[in-house]
Order: sequence, then C-alpha cells, then structure tokens
Amino acid sequence: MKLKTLLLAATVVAGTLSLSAQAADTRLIRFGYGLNQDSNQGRAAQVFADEVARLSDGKMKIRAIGAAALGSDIQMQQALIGGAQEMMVGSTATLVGITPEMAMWDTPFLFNSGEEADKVLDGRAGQMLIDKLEEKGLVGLVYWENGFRNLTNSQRPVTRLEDFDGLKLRVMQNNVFLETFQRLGANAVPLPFSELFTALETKTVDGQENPYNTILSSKFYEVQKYLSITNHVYSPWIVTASKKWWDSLSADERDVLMQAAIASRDFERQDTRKEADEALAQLKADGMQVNEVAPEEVERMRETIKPVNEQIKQDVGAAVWQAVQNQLKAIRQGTDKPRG
Ligand code: KDG
Repeated sequence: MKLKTLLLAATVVAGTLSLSAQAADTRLIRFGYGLNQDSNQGRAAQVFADEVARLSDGKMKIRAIGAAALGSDIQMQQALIGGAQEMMVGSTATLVGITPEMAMWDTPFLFNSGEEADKVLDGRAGQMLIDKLEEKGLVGLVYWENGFRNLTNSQRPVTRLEDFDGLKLRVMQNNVFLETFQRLGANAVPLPFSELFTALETKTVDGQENPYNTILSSKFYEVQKYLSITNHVYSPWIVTASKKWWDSLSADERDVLMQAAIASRDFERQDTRKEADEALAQLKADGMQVNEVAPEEVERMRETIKPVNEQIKQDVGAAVWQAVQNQLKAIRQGTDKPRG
C-alpha cells in the first residue's frame, strides 16, 4: 500500500512541476485597450491574442485587458515606455505628446475613404511616423481603424456651422482636436476616453465625437439624443509595444507578434467597416435623431478650420506632410504604386 501511495504522490509532484515549468516557459504579455471587450477594438485584440497563441504553439500568451482597466491611452503609453506594461492599442491622437508628428493623422478631412487611409498608413509615410516612436521608447507594429468621426450631443441637431456655438464638446487630449472645435465655436473640453460616458451622463459636457462603432459599443446613445454626420476626420488606432521589453525578445518572438499584428489589422479593418454600416442603423433604432450635415455646411466647416492645417504642417514637418500629400495625389490620380 505504502509503495502505491508513494508512486501516486511522486506522479502528482512530477505533474505539478511540469505544469509550473510549462507556465514558467510561457511568456505572458499584457495588452491594454480602452473600449469595451464587446467592441471592434476588443474583438481585434482577441484575434491578436489567438494568433499569437497559435503562431507560438502556446509559448506566448496575450492577456487582452479592455475598458481602460490598465489606464487611459496616455497612462498606458507611459507604462510601456517605463517597461511596466508590454503592449497596448490606442489612438494616434493621444500619442502627439510623445511624438508630435502623429498629429498628421489628426488633419481634418485628410482621407476620403478607409481604403485611402490603408494605403497611406501602411505605406512610406505611415512607416516614417512609426519609426519616430522608437526614439521615445515605443515600437509601433500596425495601424488599426478607429474610423471616421461624427458628432453627438444632448442639446440640438448640428445642421450648420453656427450650431457649434457654445456646445461643450469633449475632445481627445490633443491640441489639434482642441483647436479644431474651438475654431468651430464649441467649448472644447479635453478628457480621457475612460471618463467620457460619465461626463456625458452628468452633462459635464454636452457632446463628443467618435465613429459610429464607438458610439454604439460605448452606449453613448443612452445619454446622447442627436447624431450629426460630419465625417470630419479619419482616426487610426496603433498597436504599440514597450521598446525596453521588445528589445529583450528573440527574433522569433518578434516575428510571431508582427505576423499576429498584421492578421489582427486585416481582421479589424474588415470587422470595423462591416459594423460601421450596421451601427448607424442600430443607433437610429436605439432612438438617436440622426442628421447628415449638408455639403455646403461641411465646406464652411472646412474653411473655418483650414488654419489648423498650417499648425499641423509645422508640427509634423515638411517631409511628412509632403509625403502624405504626394501619395494622396497619386492615389486619386490612379498612379500610386503599392508598397513592395
Ligand atoms: O482607448 C480608447 C482610445 O483608443 C480612444 O482613441 C478612443 O477615439 C477615441 C476617443 O475619442 O478617445
């Protein structure tokens, strides 16, 4: 009897040791993001996690942590730079405090379509800005789509330029967005995304601007009556890693993360565009009063905020500005050569 018990105990100990050895072999990676798990951002984070597990045969494990549980975009960026967190996805707009050139993507009305954005972001100009992150302690992997931003508020439909007057509008923590909406006549209030729903619910602010996907997944329709379609800017997200941590990885581990990031990017863009069409219909069904701002009024908006472009050109530098403008011109003329 004694021998049998001893053998059983030995088996259990061996099994536990091998499990803990396995666990010790598994590289655990925290991947933070700001939207809900049930959002385009959350679904793409899960695709990234699944791909990393598959490509690494389970040796690398992504813990995707949403709803800004690891902090706001800006707090997570600092955690990556300090090496306290491995990865995140967030807005390029909140990166301008670290890399001013990222303001390029805040340029109002820069892109006419998601397809144009893909070509520029995945092309030379997009890579130029990703390369600038490294000197600040971040590694940019890929761009995801946040999407074309539209305006919601609790006070009135915005049908003309004058309707912005006096609206307390939350904007991302970014000077271009602040100046853009101040010039339009609004009272622009920078706030982290994680504080936005409460600010809307308590009427600390009257409104905000985000893609349909986010308005739906963050349930802004519960506290916002009016949705005014402006498509005033295309917003990218960017998947980043801590450079301190990235430099400690093997070439094979970096390759796994890069391949998984590309797969998640392609999934995310497709998923986001499909959802965006459905989201607008759902927001109407959820009771939002939707109006499309007339082209002549959008033109008045564009004219009013044109001086913002001059500031962006200075912030990002002539090389970046011109690279983007040149590629957009080539895309629109049909002469753009896809990146090899
Ligand atoms: O983590 C949330 C951020 O990704 C943020 O960019 C979402 O567009 C957004 C906003 O308005 O803050």
